[in-house]
Amino acid sequence: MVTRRQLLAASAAGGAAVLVPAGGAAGRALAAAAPLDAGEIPKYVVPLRIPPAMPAVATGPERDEYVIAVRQFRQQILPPSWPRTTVWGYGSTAHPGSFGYPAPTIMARVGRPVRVTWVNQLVDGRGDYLPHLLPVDPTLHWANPPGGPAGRDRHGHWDGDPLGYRGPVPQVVHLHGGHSTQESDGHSEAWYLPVARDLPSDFAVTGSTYREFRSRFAEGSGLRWAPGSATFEYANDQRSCTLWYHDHSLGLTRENVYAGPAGFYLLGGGDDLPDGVLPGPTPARNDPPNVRYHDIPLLIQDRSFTADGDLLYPDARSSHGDVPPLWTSGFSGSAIVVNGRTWPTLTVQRRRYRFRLLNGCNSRFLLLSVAAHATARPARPVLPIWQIGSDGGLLPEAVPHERVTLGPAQRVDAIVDFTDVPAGTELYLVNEGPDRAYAGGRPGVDFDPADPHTTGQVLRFVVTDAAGADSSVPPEQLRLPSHSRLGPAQRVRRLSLNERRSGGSMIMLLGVLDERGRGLPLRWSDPVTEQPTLGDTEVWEVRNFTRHVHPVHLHQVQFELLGRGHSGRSRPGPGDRGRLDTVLAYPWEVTRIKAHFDLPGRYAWHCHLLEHEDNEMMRPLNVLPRGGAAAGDGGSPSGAVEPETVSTDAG
Ligand SMILES: [Cu+2]
Repeated sequence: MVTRRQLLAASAAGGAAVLVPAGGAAGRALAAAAPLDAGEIPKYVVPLRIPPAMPAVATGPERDEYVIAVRQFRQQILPPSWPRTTVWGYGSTAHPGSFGYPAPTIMARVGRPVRVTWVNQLVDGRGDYLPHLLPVDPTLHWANPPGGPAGRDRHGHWDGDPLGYRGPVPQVVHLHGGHSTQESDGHSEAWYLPVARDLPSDFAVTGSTYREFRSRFAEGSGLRWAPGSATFEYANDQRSCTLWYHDHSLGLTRENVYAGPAGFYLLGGGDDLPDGVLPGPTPARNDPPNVRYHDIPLLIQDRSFTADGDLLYPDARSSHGDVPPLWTSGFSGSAIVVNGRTWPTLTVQRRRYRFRLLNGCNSRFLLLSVAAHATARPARPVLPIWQIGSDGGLLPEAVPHERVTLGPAQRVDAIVDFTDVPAGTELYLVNEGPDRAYAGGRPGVDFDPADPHTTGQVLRFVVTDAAGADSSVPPEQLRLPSHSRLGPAQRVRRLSLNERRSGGSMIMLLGVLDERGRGLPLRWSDPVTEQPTLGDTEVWEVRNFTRHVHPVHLHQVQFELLGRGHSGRSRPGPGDRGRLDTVLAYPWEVTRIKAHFDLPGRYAWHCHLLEHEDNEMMRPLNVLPRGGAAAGDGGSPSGAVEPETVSTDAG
């Protein structure tokens, strides 16, 4: 009997063969559940897709305006002639052809606001709601629309369905790294369901903070959010940098992001270097076809597939006690997807390229290098990755790396110089991060690197002769703009990352320290402890009491990393000396950061391992107006506020 897999392999080898489903309905059902062996997916048979610029609906004198929806569609993620994959993605409602995974890139300029109406259009052709593509655990502290207005944003109930919650799906978009006001930040409890014909009448259609933020936005703009949507405005009053946007709904961000909706938001202008100094261009609105791009965003993600080409994410893990039945503590996909395609190829000329590297994985850490051999380990880097920027903008100086470490949600703005590579050479972007939870250390010494035949590979470069002169400045000669450091801090906060057994499973929790300096874990719903005063600068000392590295993300701010190590006084590496919105907190270390809070209101800080974030590893971050009551602030032992000393300015 010919198996479906053999059929798939045959059709892949034969080019444009038509895919014939194997067997009848029963066969299909079995095949749907069967995972696809990622080792059978041919690599480097498709070109890298470069997301185009998001079309605007208006570019008036005041701001750029967009109407961007999330929709469900099928896309070729596996190689041609393999099955297409049902995904979600964003696009402009005025341009139906713009929908994609990843989404088109929002091109913004410093000082020029962008207003986006985000629309939840997860409905089918009849206007009925679409259920989630992936299992959703309704027992976590999550959006919980079935709870109605009284029970939303709380723990829900599981009826035993192996796919969990099958109702309409909440959405709310967060611009990651954006200096956004609270009503535009994509607060996890500001979600909204799609407008659908069949919404159950007893469901909550919006999260518990939606109405408040809708009022605030209307006060400021005179514009009221329509049902099934939210309009956010981004002031773009921060340094030029590489941001990204993705869903942030309470307790189901991991599935919502895994299903596909994510895109880049490139903020240019401001302190950017003059045109032509760095490699370019990157896609712009209204580009003619066949433009050659030398500034390329790379969204790197891991995904698993079924034999039918659908996304695969772990389901029922446990069915006893008070263990969340469908939640998994971490996820490692079996295939690498770059800009929405498995293992693509990029033909590069003998010149310099700028790559905006983004780790968009749920839990996977990437250790990236450019090597001549795809599978040799340890990888032997043959070209440096010159880091020119981090999350929040350009670094003080360009830093050559043999290997770049990229935790989930982090960005590295990089230059790779192919000028001296002979035409015809093939090089590989390889990954030596682990196929499991990351605890730091060196690949091949402290942990096994990712499977060199699958997740250990990312992208192939094929070098060709240059078609024209490269006017960009070699990275070793770049002079990057200088920036002042944040001023002295008014407060030091001692915080913790903790492991706790909850029911039958181990979960990770943020928290403060108790009077003896031990971690005191707190959940999303516990009293708010992180309440900086508006206009204050604070040092946060985050003690990691777990065995794992956690990427800690603060909303609103781009912070400085002051130190790491046992005491938090070890100077950060040169790649960490710019501004960050997500910092890696290593096991048993103190990660010291400094942030300035200049927007009032309700925000969050959380671990960006999405499985952790969704199961309580998130806490409120509320910025109080000056003179407001800071009740419940347990950030320092015994409530005492330690004055900032000059030593915290070091680094
Ligand atoms: Cu975590």
